[in-house]
Amino acid sequence: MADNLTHSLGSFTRSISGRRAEDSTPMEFWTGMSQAIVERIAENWEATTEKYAAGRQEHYFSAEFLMGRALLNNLDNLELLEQAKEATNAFGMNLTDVLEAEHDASLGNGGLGRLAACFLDSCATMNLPVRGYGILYRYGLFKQAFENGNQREHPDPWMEEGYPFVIRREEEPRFINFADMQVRAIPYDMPITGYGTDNVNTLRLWKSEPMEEFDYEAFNSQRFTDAIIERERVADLCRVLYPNDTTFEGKVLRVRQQYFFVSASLQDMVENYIKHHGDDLRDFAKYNCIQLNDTHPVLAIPELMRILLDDHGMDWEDAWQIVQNTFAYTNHTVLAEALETWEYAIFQRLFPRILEIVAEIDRRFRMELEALGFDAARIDYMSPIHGGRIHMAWIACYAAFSINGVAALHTEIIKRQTLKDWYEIWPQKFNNKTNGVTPRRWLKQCNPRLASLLTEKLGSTDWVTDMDQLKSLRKLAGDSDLMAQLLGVKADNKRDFAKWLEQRSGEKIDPSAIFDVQIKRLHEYKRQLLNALYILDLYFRIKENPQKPWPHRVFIFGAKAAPGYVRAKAIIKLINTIGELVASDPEVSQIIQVVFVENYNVSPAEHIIPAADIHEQISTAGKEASGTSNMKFMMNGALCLGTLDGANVEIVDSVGEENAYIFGAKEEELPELRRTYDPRNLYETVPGLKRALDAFVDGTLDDGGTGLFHDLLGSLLDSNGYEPADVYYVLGDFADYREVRDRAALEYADQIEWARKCWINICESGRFSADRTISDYAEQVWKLESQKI
Ligand code: GLG
Repeated sequence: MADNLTHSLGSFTRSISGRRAEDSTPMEFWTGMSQAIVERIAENWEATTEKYAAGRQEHYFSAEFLMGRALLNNLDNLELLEQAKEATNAFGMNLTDVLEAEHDASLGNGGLGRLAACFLDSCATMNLPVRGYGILYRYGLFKQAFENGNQREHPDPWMEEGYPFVIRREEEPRFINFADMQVRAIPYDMPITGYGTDNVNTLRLWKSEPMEEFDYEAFNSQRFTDAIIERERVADLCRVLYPNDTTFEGKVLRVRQQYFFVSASLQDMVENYIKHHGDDLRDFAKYNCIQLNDTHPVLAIPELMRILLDDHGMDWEDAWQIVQNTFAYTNHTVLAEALETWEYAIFQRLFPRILEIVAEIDRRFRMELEALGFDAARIDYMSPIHGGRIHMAWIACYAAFSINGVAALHTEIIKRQTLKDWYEIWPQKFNNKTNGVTPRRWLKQCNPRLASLLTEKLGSTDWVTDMDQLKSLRKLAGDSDLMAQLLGVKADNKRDFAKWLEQRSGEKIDPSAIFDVQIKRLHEYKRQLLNALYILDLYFRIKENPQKPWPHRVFIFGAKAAPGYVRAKAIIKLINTIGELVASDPEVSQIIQVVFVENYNVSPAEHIIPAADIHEQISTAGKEASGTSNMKFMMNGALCLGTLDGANVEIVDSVGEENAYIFGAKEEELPELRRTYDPRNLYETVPGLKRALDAFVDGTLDDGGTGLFHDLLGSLLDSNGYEPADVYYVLGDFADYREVRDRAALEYADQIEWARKCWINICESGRFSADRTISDYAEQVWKLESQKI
């Protein structure tokens, strides 16, 4: 077998580099190895597609799939890791270098897109007939570079050097009609292997192309630029992923992207149905179910209506019944700025027929509510079209048979507040599906040391697909030898991370210090600013009393800010500036360090998470729908320093409050606290707070004369007319945060006791495996059974 892979690696690599394999680059090896993998799975992939085609299938519609790297995941799933090592070694190459050559497929912003990727992994592993549908963005999420501590964005042409894990299906084009243009949608299929199974599922990503390769008529009549411009206009559609996480931007191109991919995907589904079940579409929902990942794909609702009405001559009632039995909708956030509402005029301009259908949905909805005796104002508020805009979430709530939140607290909040009007009418539609993460990528692959320890203790690798088994190990927390082993694993991981960081950025960190990590998108509600304020305050406390036995700590950040989000970018600059202040101080830098990992992404996360001691989950209570990095850290034996928000609540419920560090105002307390909230008073009275905040503007921290730090300070202390001071309660939670974070750092000294807590977190993490989430969706929402080939 090993010879086999060595042989195919050699020949694929040579065919790519045009040189002897020995003389090829790591990137060429990566391509060769990836092609060898695709070749291996080809038959099973086809067999899986055939097996699923005639039965009931679930379709996961998502504008984002944050896949990260593919090769290691595939090697591991196919149990080829050892052979791959031997094969690369045979050519004088090292597998790690080959794996590190791979570009991340960053077709997503953050949690929402990564969740979709974890779900695909679980579906394949569980042999579930689920197919992902999305967009093949030419440029993924921008690459982040720091210039003078400021974020700069650069394009991410992730597949320009070739990407063997997507296969172009030239022969299966779809045609998409906009009022002002017609485009061809070409599918690119990505194989999704599962762990310990032969099934290979599919992620289908659409690319837009012109109807005709090149307009020779325009070219011949000297209108060369016209011919080019039209081509580019079509290519624009899939050119770039919108870099906003949890904020909505009403750009025409964005709604075009959305319509483009849902229309192509639905055409696919309908054709497949007809092929297997004939052209009477009334049973469509018996064989098909669509999960809408947030509102981005909600245009699929009127588009399926259009296909059924116009292309298949169905009447409204029959078509609407099918629609209502097909769609399920997941809400991912309660932030008002995320709610997608499109200007009426945009729909009119791009797809008048879709607008007509939405208007009819609106008319019927209003009638239904009138019949229920609702008053006019309430009907208007809830209607798909009002105030000159189209409300995507409202369409979803009306049409979907299932509406779910992504953590228990989040689901309660959408029932009580965000979607309460719909909950009142259709309580039976609402359900919770707490998020999960795949233990393959986020434990087995990224933390092989911990994985083998767990395998050793359980006597088998069954936990990889049945994480609940880890629960049985919880009782071993009392075993001090085992805890010492766990500490050894962590120490090795920390050394690995320190090495990785030094190679990547030249920064040297002390692996024996506490690694305290906050990695996630930069957003005010996630409160990186609270974290930064603590560090600044700690800096002054150390200066005041350098002789005290301060615990040594490395504060690690990773975060991208949306390019247009000025305040988020200011926070990045602030953290980097605090980092410089600390680094340039000969005393303080011996005790603490601040590291901001540039261009944070899936693969850096795979290096950071196994090395973390403490993870920061410090959003204002009620604002983080779930969070998913919290689950990854837990699985890797780090302790949560967090608020009772999102899935933190359930994590604490599983491990017990004594095995986490919880602080801050609770969601239900905040309305009352806010009534009398006076951040200026806290600034004056909370010890140390004035000193830290003044440093923003007194010359201690230099924002390069931009006024950015002044604005940050203002956002905490003063109302600006349209928002109150300190919307996210940073100063309100500061004192409690400082106390709990100080305590965590002190308790770290008792290493065995610390390890026990980590161990309990690991053993209780089964509840947060995406396998658990997906079996709940499959059973309760999708009504889906596994189909092993
Ligand atoms: C959202 C939320 C996260 C959530 C994720 C996946 O902000 O809290 O964990 O989706 O459901 N936009 C997001 O990333």
